[in-house]
Amino acid sequence: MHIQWYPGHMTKAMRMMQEAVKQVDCVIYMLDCRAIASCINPKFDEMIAGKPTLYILGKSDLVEAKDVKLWSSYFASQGKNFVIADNISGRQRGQIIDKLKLINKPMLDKYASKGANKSIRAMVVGVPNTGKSTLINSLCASKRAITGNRPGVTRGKQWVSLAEGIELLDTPGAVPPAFEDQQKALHLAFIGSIKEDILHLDELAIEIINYCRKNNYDRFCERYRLEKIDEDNVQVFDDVAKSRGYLLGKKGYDYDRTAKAMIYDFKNQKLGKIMLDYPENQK
Ligand SMILES: Nc1nc2c(ncn2[C@@H]2O[C@H](COP(=O)(O)OP(=O)(O)OP(=O)(O)O)[C@@H](O)[C@H]2O)c(=O)[nH]1
Ligand SMILES: [Mg+2]
Repeated sequence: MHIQWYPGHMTKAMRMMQEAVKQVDCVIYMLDCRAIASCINPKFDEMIAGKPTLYILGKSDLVEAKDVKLWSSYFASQGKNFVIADNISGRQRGQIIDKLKLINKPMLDKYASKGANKSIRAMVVGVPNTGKSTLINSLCASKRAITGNRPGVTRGKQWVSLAEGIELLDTPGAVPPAFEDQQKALHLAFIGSIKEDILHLDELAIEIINYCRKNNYDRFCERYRLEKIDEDNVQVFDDVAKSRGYLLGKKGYDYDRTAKAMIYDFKNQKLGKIMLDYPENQK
């Protein structure tokens, strides 16, 4: 399966961000812990060059703590500012605000020396569905930004102010215009950052079977009441469909429904926690 998805609204969104970045003091870069390397968009990196940046390793509740640790060591070794966060709980609110103040300290000190009080303007960027709007809501402790578990929920730009003198700009998610590394595109599809309509669901499900055969074997068998994951992927489809009772009259099994069930289960932790990307030289 070759994944290519760059709808018109992303071109528009990138243009808007390129303008907006000139007016902000810093950037909050949202990453999904399950696929951190795949969430890095080189176009964002170019756009934010030179701006103080705080990386949020978000959705940390969806991965094993030991796996996130590998990434925190990696980010620390690169001298990057980051917070590991579960933005639904919002538990890291204080930590995120402190880090924002820290990365903006030179600018804040400059204003303070002139007796002026300056607010921090931060633009939140990230590929779709990483939790940008959820982060903003958790920081302002109310549902100001619209969220949803599918890519492309935020369309326009939206400023939200916090009592701490911080202004946050929500932006629409954007992926790179072309995926040179299709493995990364696949990982983005797995975490719901690519619109499902453009994906071949059966091929995506086969990738899930392959992943589970290597990483979540027992959980897969348990979920679909199988004794083993067969070597032959078509047989696995049959086994899952049979166990679920997904039949198409007398014509055999309903593969579409079977694929959708596996994709849903994979994305919603029913097949266990998943970790799709590791830092270089790990694992
Ligand atoms: N488990 C978990 N889910 C999260 C977390 N943060 C966000 N979500 C969920 O992820 C989905 C996407 O969240 P949004 O905040 O809409 O994502 P976004 O980055 O603004 O998406 P776009 O506007 O489409 O680019 C929603 O269903 C959120 O509830 C988190 O820390 N943990
Ligand atoms: Mg959003």
